[in-house]
Formats: sequence, structure tokens, C-alpha cells
Amino acid sequence: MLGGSPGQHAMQQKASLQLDSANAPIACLCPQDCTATMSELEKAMIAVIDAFHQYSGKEGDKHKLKKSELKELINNELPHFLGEIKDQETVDKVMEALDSNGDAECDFQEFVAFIAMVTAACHEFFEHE
Ligand SMILES: [Ca+2]
Ligand SMILES: [Ca+2]
Repeated sequence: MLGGSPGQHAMQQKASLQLDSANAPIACLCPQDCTATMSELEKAMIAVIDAFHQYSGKEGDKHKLKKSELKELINNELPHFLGEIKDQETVDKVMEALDSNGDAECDFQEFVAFIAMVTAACHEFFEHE
């Protein structure tokens, strides 16, 4: 049969979703669609991954945030925790702090470390209240 069985087609779609994760919404890879039953913490983790790819895919390397992408992400997604970045100097400083491997871009590992840092700072703030 030309085009394969419907089952094969679904599997191909799933494979392409995995490869093109920068543009595709994060899909659960288990047989059932379990996104509906995910815990709040699991949803938050997916949200972190989603936010990264939403901005990293805009320009240049799809899997890294350059300065302009990082600035946009912080300004749009972390306005209450970090405040708006207005000048280039601040963007430079933030990137310098995050960029642990020195390639002048923020990859997912570096982004997760950053989120952990902000979350820890936020936790400290509530602890001292
Ligand atoms: Ca990019
Ligand atoms: Ca880097």
C-alpha cells in the first residue's frame, strides 16, 4: 500500500515532532496523551522548555538564545521576577553571567541554571518575609 498504514503515518509524525522540537509544541511521548493529568510541577517544567524554544528559535541558532532573544524572553516572561531590561549594558551583563561556556549565546543548560538561580532568589525572598 502506498504511503504505509495509518499506524506508520502516526509514528512518522511523532518522530518529526521530536526532531523539530524547536517549533512544535512539546508533545508527550508516552502512548496515552497524559498532558491532561500532569502535575503542576511537571507542567511548570514543560513551560520552562517551551519558553526557551519559543525565543531561541527566532533568530540564528534555533537551540540557543542570543542577546536579543534573551532580552525579549526576560522582558516578556519574567517581568515580575527580574524587571524590564532596557539598556544594552544590562543585556551584556546578564549574558556574561549566564554564558558559562563562553560562546556568547545562552543554550538550554545555561538557561536552566539561570531559571534555577532566579527561582532560588525568589524562594529566599519569600523565606525572609
Ligand atoms: Ca536563536
Ligand atoms: Ca553559552
